[in-house]
Amino acid sequence: MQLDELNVSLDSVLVDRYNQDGYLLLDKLITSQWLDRLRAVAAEFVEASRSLTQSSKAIDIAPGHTSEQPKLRRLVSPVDMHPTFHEFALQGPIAKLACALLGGSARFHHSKLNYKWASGGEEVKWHQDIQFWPHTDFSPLTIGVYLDAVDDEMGPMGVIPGSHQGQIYDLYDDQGQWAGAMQDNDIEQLELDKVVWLKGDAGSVTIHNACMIHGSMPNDSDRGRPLLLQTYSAIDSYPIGCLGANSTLGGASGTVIQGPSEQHLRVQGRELKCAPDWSASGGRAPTIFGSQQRQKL
Ligand SMILES: O=C(O)CCC(=O)C(=O)O
Repeated sequence: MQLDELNVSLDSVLVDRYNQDGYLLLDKLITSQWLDRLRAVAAEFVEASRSLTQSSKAIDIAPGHTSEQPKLRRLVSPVDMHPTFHEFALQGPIAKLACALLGGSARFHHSKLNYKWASGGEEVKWHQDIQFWPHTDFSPLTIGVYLDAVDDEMGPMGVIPGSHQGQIYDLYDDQGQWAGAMQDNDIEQLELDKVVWLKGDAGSVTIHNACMIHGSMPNDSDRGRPLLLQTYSAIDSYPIGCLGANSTLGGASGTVIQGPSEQHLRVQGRELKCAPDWSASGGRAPTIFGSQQRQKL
């Protein structure tokens, strides 16, 4: 499948490889036009972060952040913060890539921009994503775009091929507190010699399934590592409200890309076509009487 505005075509071999290994690394996939636009917008937020003395809802700053040396750790929902990020994730090349991997259409879940600042940008400990935002199936995947080239020193993302088909781990600590990371005794059992570090030039793309075990080392280089991440699921996969971050997402979450939203859901192998989503109607939903009498809201 030739994807507009990408430097590559995505054929069924790559899709099969993704399904088998649970990840892909696609070198220099994003065109320089898109990269220039994304970098320019990202730079605006780094500038904006200079005036912060503590993290805000939208911008997470790392310890040691100052106005002279800003350390923006994460933009929480870039698609809600700038039309360029919105276009990129919902109509642009990454949206099309998600559709190609998820059967022709996709449901957008969320996006974020992770920075790892030069000389010590934090590690991301081994974890899986699905516990952070559980869905009705395991289709969710995250597509990452390196806005700058990333090498070994810079804390590239590491994945364990095939681990997406294995155990789903407990990400609480031994005191029962949410840690967002695997426990040491589980990590000891991992085949860490099989880790693949996803490095690449600017515009390279990482894709990993939500059950993939992954993480990244601190950034020991003198260069920052901006990684723009966007998550999608299959069109008939839904985030489960009241669990994890699902209830705190931005306005674009749930947007269907390249497909009809027909309220299809599959649970335990049984398909159901659910009632419409009335959440946009100001809290009003018809009663069964109103629906059966075909009364308008
Ligand atoms: O930034 C990275 O290297 C990994 C990001 C990640 O795994 C996450 O934010 O869940």
